Amino acid sequence: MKQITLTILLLILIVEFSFSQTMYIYTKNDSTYQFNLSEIDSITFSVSNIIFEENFESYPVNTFPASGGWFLRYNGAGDAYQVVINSEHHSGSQCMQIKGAPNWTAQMEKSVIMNSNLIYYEGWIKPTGNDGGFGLINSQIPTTGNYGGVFFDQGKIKCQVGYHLTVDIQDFIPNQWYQIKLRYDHDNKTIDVWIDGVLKVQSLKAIDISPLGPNVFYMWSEHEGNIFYFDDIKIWYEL
Ligand SMILES: [Ca+2]
Repeated sequence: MKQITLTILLLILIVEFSFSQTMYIYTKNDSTYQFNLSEIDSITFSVSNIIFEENFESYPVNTFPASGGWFLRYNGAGDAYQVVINSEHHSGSQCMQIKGAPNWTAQMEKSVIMNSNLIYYEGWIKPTGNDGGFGLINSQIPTTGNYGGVFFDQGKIKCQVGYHLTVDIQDFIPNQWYQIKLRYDHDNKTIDVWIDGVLKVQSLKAIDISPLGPNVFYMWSEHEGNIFYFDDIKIWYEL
């Protein structure tokens, strides 16, 4: 009887030892990752997390994409212009169109929950002229709630972080798609900017920015009333 008990105990120990050698559990910020111990050597702890992605393919043409969580804060040249269209696109067959008006901005937003102090956001923009762009803001703080954006103005692609710091990056050609990517570092209050995959601005530090952090991603066209097209928006964070 003692031998049987000992054998069972040994079997349990072997099974437990095997399991502990096989599986590894890694938990960080409420996310759990599980993988084989044999894979450890090839794993790096660079975990990216998508906040949202948008390609504007799932909406009826000539409608505002409210069903995707987008909110039209200002309607610029009129509701009829702030719609998904299929006469332009970067991916698929559709994209978003925005058109401002003199003294009345067109601005659409989508909520962003900050799960990390390191947020990346990118998208494709096709400007037909000046005065539009996208970025991260806190919609409750009109001045110091600007957490980094890129816009097209006076023939230049520019970036801004905080209320008082704007930098010219490069000239732009109207009616051409540009891939814009930003990285906002909330610990250091800095942005990095890539245009068409090339790092153009590094560690640009805000001089006036609220510690609250962003709560929306926004896209806009302002007073010059030019049409801006947006497609393939992606927002993500790093742990
Ligand atoms: Ca698309």
